[in-house]
Amino acid sequence: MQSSMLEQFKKDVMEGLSAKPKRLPSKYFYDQRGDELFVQIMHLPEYYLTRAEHEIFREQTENIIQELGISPEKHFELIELGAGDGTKTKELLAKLTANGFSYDYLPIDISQNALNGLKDSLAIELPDVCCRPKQGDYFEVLESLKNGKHQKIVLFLGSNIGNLSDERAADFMNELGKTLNPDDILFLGVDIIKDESIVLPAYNDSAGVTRAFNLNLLERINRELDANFNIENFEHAPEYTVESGVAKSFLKSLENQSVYIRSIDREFHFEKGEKIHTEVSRKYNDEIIEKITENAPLEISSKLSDSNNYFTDYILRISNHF
Ligand code: AVJ
Repeated sequence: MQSSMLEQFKKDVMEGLSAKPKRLPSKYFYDQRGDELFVQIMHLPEYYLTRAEHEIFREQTENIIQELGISPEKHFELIELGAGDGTKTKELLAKLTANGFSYDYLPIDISQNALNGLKDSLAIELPDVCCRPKQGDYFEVLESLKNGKHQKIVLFLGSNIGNLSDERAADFMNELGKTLNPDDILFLGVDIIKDESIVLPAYNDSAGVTRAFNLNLLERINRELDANFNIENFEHAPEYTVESGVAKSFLKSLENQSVYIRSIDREFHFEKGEKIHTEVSRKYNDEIIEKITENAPLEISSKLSDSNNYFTDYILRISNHF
């Protein structure tokens, strides 16, 4: 890890564990171990999100292309924010290429490692796709692409936006709106509000992978900040109600205990039953999408859902009354 990132990690842990109630940012889930666990999560029977969105990309590829309103005559840039392994996107890339569309695929990710893996797999599976990976912060990269002359279609899939509070999601939409031109499109994949009996098991799987994913945050603090969390003294505790539409993950202290973090020379006390809030996974409907885009120059143009109506991909266009 870069030293500036390590300093930020220390600061965020210090602030989060000093706050009442305690919290830790979910972005720190994704170290090498966390990445591996998230790949396992995507294959869990309870984790319907990835399967539902993959179904849309597999079964409605022609429909997606039609709703995007693109044609083979006009070159475009397909930009993906946080591309991961690109499994769903590859369904679309294959169809676009087979139908003679002219485009470049630009996956953006903070992890150069993830981008290298994606580029290598594309070179084998879809050698005709022009893949131009961009490593870095989403907005820095989008800003650098702003003056390009081609239409941009920005993919933000997997309900990744759900990790943001509505307020921060609205900021995200405003920022995104500023970097897009009138012709550009946002293709946004989100998990839909549905019953607790379906959502909660997705964050509390019977194999315990999500539990390990959540606890890995404490193990990462042990590894990278030289702390002495006893993992067995914490429990994975997810919550969700259909009324809020927000799934939250917590780590609950099973004892009265103190933990020392050497690299910041601080001790933190945990009461028995005290919780650290580690993640929000917001679920959506049209109203909430409208709310988070109300101050941004983006409006819903169409949407595609899977056969269970678990997941929706929204197509948002730049609105001219801004
Ligand atoms: C990658 C943010 C979409 O919130 O569903 C999966 C992460 N956390 N299981 C989600 C996650 C626990 C995931 N996102």
